[in-house]
Amino acid sequence: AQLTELPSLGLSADALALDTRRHFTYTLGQDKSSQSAHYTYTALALAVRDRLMERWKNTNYAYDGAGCKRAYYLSMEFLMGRALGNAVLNLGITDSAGLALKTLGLEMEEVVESESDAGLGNGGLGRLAACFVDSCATLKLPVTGYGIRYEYGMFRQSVEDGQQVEEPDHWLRNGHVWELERPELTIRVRFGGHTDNYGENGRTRWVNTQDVLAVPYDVPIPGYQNGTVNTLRLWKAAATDEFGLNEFNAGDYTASVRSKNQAENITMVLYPNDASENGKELRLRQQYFLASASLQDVVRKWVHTHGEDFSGFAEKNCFQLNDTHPSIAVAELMRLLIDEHGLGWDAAWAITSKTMAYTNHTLLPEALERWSVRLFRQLLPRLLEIIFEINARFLAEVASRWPGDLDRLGRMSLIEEGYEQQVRMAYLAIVGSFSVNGVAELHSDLLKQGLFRDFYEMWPHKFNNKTNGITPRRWLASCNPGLSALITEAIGTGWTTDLGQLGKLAKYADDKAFREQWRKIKRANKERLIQYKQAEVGIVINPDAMFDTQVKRMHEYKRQLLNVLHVIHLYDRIKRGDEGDWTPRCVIFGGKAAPGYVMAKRIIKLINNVANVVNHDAKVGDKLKLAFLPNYRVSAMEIICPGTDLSEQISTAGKEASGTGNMKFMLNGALTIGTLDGANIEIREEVGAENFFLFGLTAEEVERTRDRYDPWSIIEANEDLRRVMQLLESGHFNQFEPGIFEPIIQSVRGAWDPWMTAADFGSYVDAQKRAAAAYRDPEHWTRMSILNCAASGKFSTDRTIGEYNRDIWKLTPVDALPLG
Ligand code: DL6
Repeated sequence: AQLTELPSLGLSADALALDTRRHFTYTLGQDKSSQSAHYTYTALALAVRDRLMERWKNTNYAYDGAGCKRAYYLSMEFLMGRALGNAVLNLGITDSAGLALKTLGLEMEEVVESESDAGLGNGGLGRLAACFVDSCATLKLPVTGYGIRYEYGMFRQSVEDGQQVEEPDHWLRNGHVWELERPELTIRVRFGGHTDNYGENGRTRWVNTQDVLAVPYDVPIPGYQNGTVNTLRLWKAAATDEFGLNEFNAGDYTASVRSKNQAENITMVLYPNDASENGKELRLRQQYFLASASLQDVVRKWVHTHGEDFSGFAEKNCFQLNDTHPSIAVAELMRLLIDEHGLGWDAAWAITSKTMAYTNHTLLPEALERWSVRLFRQLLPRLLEIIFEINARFLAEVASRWPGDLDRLGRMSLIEEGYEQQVRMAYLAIVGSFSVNGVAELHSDLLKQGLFRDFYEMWPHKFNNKTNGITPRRWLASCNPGLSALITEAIGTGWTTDLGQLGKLAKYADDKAFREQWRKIKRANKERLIQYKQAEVGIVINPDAMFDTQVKRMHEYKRQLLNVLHVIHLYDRIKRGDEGDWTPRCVIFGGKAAPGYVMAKRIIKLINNVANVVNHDAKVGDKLKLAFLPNYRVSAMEIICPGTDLSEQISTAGKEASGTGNMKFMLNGALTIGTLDGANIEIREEVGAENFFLFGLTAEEVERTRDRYDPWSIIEANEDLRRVMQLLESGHFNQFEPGIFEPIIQSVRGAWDPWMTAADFGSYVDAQKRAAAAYRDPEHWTRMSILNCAASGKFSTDRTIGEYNRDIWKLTPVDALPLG
């Protein structure tokens, strides 16, 4: 018999319980005396992983056997969260796993708490990647995710004295059962050195490099109950044996250890900046490490089956670049094809520009990477040569199309001139890709009109939109079992893989008994959220209050500040006795600020100081509560979104590329208060204006009125805002910390305020009044809540991925082989 021949594993509770015991005892070496929740979690996770393993193997056999086209999702971030609940759901064994634990005297809810979040991402972009891989597997598409196995993920946030404190997130400390190390597939990545021409026709080689090993760790990505298990391959950096050898031989042991550490540092930590790049050398190393290891991995596999014949490569492979971060892949594929596999420039360029596709995720110029030419030359000299050559050929094309237009040449060049030359990485991605997409309709339009206008003029056919989504498995089926059961009872199970079917719920909005059940479930979810809040911040909350939530990264453009100003306004109303027709409200914030982002951190401090005043004021009582939930992360959102009534999506129009939290809330029956920004526009289109609380300037109005923006006059003319500013300026919220909110006050009053907070305050307050009034009529509110969920079908990543595949990747779904 073959070593790999095994009967397939049972999915019953008994079979799972037996394997859990076996792993507990034999794999983990535990006995009766050990009652640690961590070991029970690990034992069950291993039993579940065994079931994934056999499907994983059969998926790979099927893909290899079909010789199918494949796509690769290159991303510096995969914000996966926890895996156990998702794995049992997608295997269809949630019930039997729960029962298995019961026979062992345990509860699933407790056991899952032992798993650390895999926080390998900052926010929306990383979580989108995680939802994407779930949908690819569910759609049976041969897509591999490539990322970095950071030793430390997104920092843990605690709040001390109202201020954010960052702590390292050593998420691997207790082991990580959801990965398989594959040392046999290790790859060498080069850095440093210099280039050298050799041979008769002047070929180039990159020599004297300091190499680093990339060791793959594979994570299984199960599709939803379809036998498919795809792969997320995460690279870890390791020193080569010769790393530091010179120092070692010279007797300098400390220096040799230092250089070994330097190699391994590449994958040590995730950069915690979501919307700005700080030009750090280590970050460029990370980006090249990811791109090079992943491309070499694909090319190696190609050569293994096709030898050195690359003529069919572009028909069989597609690389999706998740934002500008991995765009060095364009130059790296050229290098591999030319230097390592002997292709000529034109043949290599034809392949590269037919296999690369680029997704942009932001309109904020500060988030678009530029790397100094000096740094590039030092770290990646061969890549810089290739980029210069791409640029020269590209600019020749521009010049022949627009002769004499020197301004245009300067604007479009991949190299920005100035005090220090910079490589414009986004432009490299556009020039090297056959597809460029934004992540919501407005965002894709604004890219064409603004940031990438010249490129759109040159290659309109490259530009397209792919509105984001979320996976309904994690964001409804798994995180909201109560609502999922009610929905399934009403319309059947089809919605889990065909979210458009939620449309069938619309008719239930008029069914009183159904509304009653809907409300009961929301209430239970609010109770669960209250428990969580009490554990985190220790305040007592009335479940009848409207739960009004803004959770996302802390950033000025997302305008958490506008929300706090509204809380201060509500507080002021209570204090001055204006409490007629009051809707009790609990305002919830959560989100991390980049450690160096002083203003965002100050806004966290303001939220906490206002909370301190509001929550301890007897006159305010139950009418208003404010909570900042520390350490917002994927597993927290799984509790927060089912328990939320009102979702705050209040960015300055034209600044939020899409947003995906807005979709999670909508799917779980929250109503949105929002601006016409990002995907809010499409959410409102789907659900209807009457079921959405709209306010604020449009993107076009923001741009048009910016030059004559005069917040002083706006504040003077709006009594509510004037009083709010007076309260802030009086030091009411910082009695023993004089002046700390001065920068915030200045930013609201400053005509330069790019986020135009004061401009939208009045219409925001009006929209909040409409929301509060609507909430006072529970039947009406529940109706709108049902309609929001019913209209959320468009926002499944199954739809998004279907569109990526239809328009960009063009893959054929492949069935995994049946279990033997
Ligand atoms: O596309 C996913 C996600 C969008 O939903 C957010 O609107 C957008 O801000 C985020 N982009 C990033 C990249 N940098 N910035 N800012 O995280 O992508």
